[in-house]
Amino acid sequence: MSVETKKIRNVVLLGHSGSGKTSFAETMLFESGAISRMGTVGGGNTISDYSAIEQERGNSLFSTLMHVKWRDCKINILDTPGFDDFIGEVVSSLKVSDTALIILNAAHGVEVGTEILWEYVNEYKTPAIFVINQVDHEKSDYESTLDQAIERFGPKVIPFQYPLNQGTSFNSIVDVLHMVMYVFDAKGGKPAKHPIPPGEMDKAMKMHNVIVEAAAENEEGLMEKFFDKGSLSEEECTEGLRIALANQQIFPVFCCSSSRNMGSGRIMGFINDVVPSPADVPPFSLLNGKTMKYDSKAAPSIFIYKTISEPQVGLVSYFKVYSGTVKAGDDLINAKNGTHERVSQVFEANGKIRNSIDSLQAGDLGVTLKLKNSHTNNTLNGRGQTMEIDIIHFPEPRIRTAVSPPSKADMEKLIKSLHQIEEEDPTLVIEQSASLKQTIIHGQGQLHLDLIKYRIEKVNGVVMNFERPKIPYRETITRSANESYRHKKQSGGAGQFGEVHMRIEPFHEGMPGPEGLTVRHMEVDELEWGGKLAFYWCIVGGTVDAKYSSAIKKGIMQKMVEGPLTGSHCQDIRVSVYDGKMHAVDSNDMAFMLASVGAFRNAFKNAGAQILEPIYDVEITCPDSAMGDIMGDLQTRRAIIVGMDSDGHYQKIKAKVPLAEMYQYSSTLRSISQGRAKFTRKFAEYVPVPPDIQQKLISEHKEEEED
Ligand SMILES: Nc1nc2c(ncn2[C@@H]2O[C@H](COP(=O)(O)OP(=O)(O)O)[C@@H](O)[C@H]2O)c(=O)[nH]1
Ligand SMILES: [Mg+2]
Repeated sequence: MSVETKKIRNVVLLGHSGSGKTSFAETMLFESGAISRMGTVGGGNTISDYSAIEQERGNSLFSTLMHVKWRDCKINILDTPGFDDFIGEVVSSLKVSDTALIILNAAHGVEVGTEILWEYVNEYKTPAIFVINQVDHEKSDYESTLDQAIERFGPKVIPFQYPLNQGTSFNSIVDVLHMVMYVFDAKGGKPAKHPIPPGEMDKAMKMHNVIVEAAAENEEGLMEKFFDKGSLSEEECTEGLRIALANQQIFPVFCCSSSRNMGSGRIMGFINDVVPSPADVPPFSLLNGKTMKYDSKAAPSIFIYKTISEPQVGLVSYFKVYSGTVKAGDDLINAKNGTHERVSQVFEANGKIRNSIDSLQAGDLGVTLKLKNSHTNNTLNGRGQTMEIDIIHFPEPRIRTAVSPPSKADMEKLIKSLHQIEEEDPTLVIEQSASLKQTIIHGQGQLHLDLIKYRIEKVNGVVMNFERPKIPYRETITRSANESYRHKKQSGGAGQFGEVHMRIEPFHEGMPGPEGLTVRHMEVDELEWGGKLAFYWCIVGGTVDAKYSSAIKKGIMQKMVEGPLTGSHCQDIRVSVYDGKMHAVDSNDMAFMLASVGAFRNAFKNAGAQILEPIYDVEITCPDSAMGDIMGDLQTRRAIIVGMDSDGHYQKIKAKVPLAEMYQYSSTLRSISQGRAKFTRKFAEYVPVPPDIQQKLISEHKEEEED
């Protein structure tokens, strides 16, 4: 039986790696009776970390869909990996969740992974609840974790609970919303309810009032009642909290111990009572900029937020129902490519376990199999529906590496396997670079690329080696030069003859015409690798027939593709062909093309030839303590620091760094910061390389050529 929209809750578990998300999900499943034995991450038997590689590594690497029944509602749970390398899994889960549970580790406080996630929570405007986990840990410090959360995330972070006794003796939680104390026995589970001890009453009452005031604040009607009566009824308070939560006006804080199974029941109770259903959250966005509300009575529409391919099964598509009720057997149309898709079965999932269900209503999350031509970010519509849901924007890649199989014969198989993974993982970008003669993969971090290697080798049986990726340098010129070249060949029968005179100059928009030349004809081409080639035909008096102009341009283009210095692409050059010679019998296209290649190559070398290198804007977020080492390391990378911002406990460093110096940066940063720093990068511009590096690149290229 499908669950109605009002009774659905979609929560995503977010937090720094190791905070206890997967363990918390396991306690939710266990407490709700969805599973009869509680697994542990260490034991490799949790519902969420079900893949072999997750069990081997003892970490979540993929997002996992689970669900429980708790009182009146169905809670869909999306567990996510904490490593920044797998941020793609987080972003797609956030897209389809209506509330985030941000798990903090009471022994570590607010960690940098959580900071990064917070930015996404804000971007998606997802209602959020903090869960301070591991209060049973001997180093647990609930108060300072809470203080850090308030400092980092603002005064809307309001505690709803606190542990009476934290550390190894932890067994009691004071709940200041319900004004009751929960006391657990050694096995955890359902706690006994006790009155709040008199010594705690003042503190608890004060905290309670803060919550009630926050509940009243966002609704005029409630505010009036609050002023009239000095308080709110439980129902009014719940209503006020739901509105505040849905609009990011309050971020409640709970506490728990996942490994001892203490506290998840109360949090699920809160999810049931207060957390907004899809019907209560602000309308969702469509690709065309409009917004809509969930309506289970309308025609069906589903949005695919994740796809994986499973051995023996094939394509597995995870979706959210954005409109109507989707039933097993429904025929839907892919709004992007028009493919007719039959949703022959609809499933609910708990990790790898899938249960077939007849239908799912608007707001619910589910799974279907064997779609023909539908992928992540596609919307499938039923008859009468034409909407397209706004897509998930996956983050830009941050690192790159070249890959190759040990033998050339396996290349095709390797590429095929990579593309298979690319289909599941939109944060992986594959580039087969003809100019660099390398296959380069771009990903989120070393861990991400290591995982791809592992999958390719284990699943597809192809060995994949990492190699240092080449840098896509560019070549250009800095001053003008004139050159002529004669191509002449006399061998037996027909000869070859062509002579070309050209001037080459650095090209920039709006530059004046070539001095002293008459332009007959001009073409300005945008080059597919960026920059331009301007080709001017300035022949007067018919010394070279205009019919050879395209052969001459072709010769230039050949050298633009493979530049004279290092074989890199050239850009931003103007070539004016102003003279030459032809022969009545021996001239032909080939001869003029070769003459043009020669003239261009020689002119280039006299025109202040310059190699350009790609520069990236890099932004690093790190704690104060790691700042010195990170700055020191950046100095060894020819980085230019363009800004430094202090942001609470964290520093943000902005720098311009040459791509050539970014090799394996993600691993270096991880090791110098003990995993507490993160970075993003984005292509910025091409700039000239320093003279010593230019010399080095040219001689390296020569050596390669001679080999
Ligand atoms: N002491 C203690 N350990 C916990 C608790 N929750 C999780 N852990 C441990 O912390 C480690 C990381 O937990 P995991 O659930 O994988 O964290 P995740 O990376 O956020 O999914 C595991 O070894 C867990 O057993 C807790 O409440 N108390
Ligand atoms: Mg996990």
